[in-house]
Amino acid sequence: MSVSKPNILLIYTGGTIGMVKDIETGALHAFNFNNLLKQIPELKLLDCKIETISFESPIDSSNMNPEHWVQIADIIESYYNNFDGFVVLHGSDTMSYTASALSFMLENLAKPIVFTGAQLPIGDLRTDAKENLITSIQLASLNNEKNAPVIREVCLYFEYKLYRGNRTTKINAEHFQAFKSLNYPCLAESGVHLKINHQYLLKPELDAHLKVHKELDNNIALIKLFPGIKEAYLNSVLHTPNLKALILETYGSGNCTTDKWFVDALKNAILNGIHIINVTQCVGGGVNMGQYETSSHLKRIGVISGKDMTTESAITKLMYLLGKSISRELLKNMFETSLRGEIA
Ligand code: ASN
Repeated sequence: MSVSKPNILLIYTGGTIGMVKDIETGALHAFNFNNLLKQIPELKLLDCKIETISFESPIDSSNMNPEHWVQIADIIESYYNNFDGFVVLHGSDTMSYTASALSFMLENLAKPIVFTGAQLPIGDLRTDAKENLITSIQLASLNNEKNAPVIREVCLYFEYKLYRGNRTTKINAEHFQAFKSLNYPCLAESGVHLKINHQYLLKPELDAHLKVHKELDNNIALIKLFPGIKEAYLNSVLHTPNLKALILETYGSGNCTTDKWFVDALKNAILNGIHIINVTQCVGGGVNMGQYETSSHLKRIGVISGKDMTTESAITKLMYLLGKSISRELLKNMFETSLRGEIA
């Protein structure tokens, strides 16, 4: 019996990978997809069928917003049954946000979605784009002995490593190794062989029905704490019109000042229906409210724990949950529970 080649859809949103230099200013800007494809004749050598689709106007990912996330989700939903896997070409600056958002928006995902991009344009002699793209396609094409996809979650592939998307953070603006997943092991590594760490992969049911969530509520705010933070600053953020939730990036294992003005401001906000979420500003480890006196007060007033979630995951999970108009209790409960492997 001959097994047909996997069908992969390449979705181009923009990013450095396909950029060219403006002749006058020397600044990089997004360019069209055909240019990008011309640069990689190697795609023809891959053992899969590749079709492509592009944003009408490719963007630098610093211009990404929730509407673009819905656009990507729409594409995946429309083509879900026709393809075995999806590779999303995306700028690296906000790739972790988009990968996190899509992980929440695509419930019961049973096919691979691999985000990738590059630090140098594909036309550059020293580019990292080719390896990133080629290996992403290979990973998205992997089938097990039952001819089912090995990867069934939203991932991010960059510089020889495949990570769970919602566990990643961009940590370097210069190195080819631009991403890290500090609180979860990598899912696969590319060396002489492609080594898949099967024990870390999500294993959802293959026949589950994909549910796409497109209601995202971005009435949220984010404050990174710093010694010397002013009362007026916190209050001005808390009085943002329509604010529904505030994420606090606290110190260490979820600690912050015990100053009365600070605790009172948070307490009042919670009484007024605003959700307060605690994530750590450390890149690794997580929040454990109550471990120190400087976090017990947060637990007492009803602050929600982001545990070991990245800020990118916390922001996008919050938009996803607020979009559902669920009760306060259920939101807290769901926020503190792993929905897509984003939390320990
Ligand atoms: N500014 C670019 C982007 O995020 C950076 C990159 O792709 N390396 O679109």
